[in-house]
Amino acid sequence: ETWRFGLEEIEGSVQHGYAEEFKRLIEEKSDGDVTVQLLPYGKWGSDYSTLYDAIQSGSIPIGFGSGFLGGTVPESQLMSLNFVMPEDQLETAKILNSDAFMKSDAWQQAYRNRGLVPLAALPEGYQVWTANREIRTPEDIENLQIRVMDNSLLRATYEAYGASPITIAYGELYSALQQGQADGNIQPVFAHEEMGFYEVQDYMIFAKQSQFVANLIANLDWYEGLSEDQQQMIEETTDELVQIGHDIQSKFNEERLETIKEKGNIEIIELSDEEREQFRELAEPVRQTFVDDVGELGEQALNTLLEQVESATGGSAQ
Ligand code: 6CS
Repeated sequence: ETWRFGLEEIEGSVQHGYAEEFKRLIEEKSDGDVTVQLLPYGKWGSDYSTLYDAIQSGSIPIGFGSGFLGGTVPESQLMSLNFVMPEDQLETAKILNSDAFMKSDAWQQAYRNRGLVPLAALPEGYQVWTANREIRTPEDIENLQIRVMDNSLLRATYEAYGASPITIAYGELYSALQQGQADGNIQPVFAHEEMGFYEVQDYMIFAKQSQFVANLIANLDWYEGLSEDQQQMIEETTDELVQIGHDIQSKFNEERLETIKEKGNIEIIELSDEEREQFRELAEPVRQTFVDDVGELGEQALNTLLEQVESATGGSAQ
């Protein structure tokens, strides 16, 4: 049997690196009974709702859903909250993939209510800002037309910072930045590099405000129709992929930062703790906005996440 696996990103991306390892492990464990067919961004189309609809209908039973998934699973926007995850990225991957969070009733129910199952979470690296002006403080970001994924929580977050967030499709973003339809962008480093975004931006700002997290999701009926052995095989695979996924994203982000430094003409800025603090304060009330907007399951998932972060880090969140 063939499992079609849809990616939100192109070949060579972190999602693609993870999916290649998923494919290798599943094909090995199933002794050749299962073939995993990878469908990178562009192969299934380019409008994310096409991918999410295909996962919900079962025509592509497995795939990634990240920032644009908020329209389908509002609770998934939890992954977009700023200043919530542990600073340590491997710790973040472990917490999000722990049974305490991933298997919690709230997180499972949020997806199951929409015909989906969450299988794993993949932190893809810190979300790094780029802009055509220098940004160190909320004053600097004021009214900046910064592109965010289509997600009301991200819009609320960047409005709280004082910016003017706008949404543009991933595939149209390069030309939009080039033509000045947006003044700023937010991506993990590897994506700034592989999509060429850094070529058309002047400053790259590391604020460590959040990590990019993609959710690995499956069609509910398809998943329930698998044998117990197959479900077990997926579970073993996603467990192994916590460390492997972390290694892939660290490597890709480190290497591509070097490429950007070598080839690019972009100034790199790292915010000081004091500068970050100003953004952290502005982001804090957005937790309540999340709860008000998405309701009880979202609130439960947020509380579970905060408890896990607290017990793993002693409360020193990002
Ligand atoms: O910004 C976006 O729309 C896309 N960026 C990445 C790195 N992955 C998927 C996401 O939708």
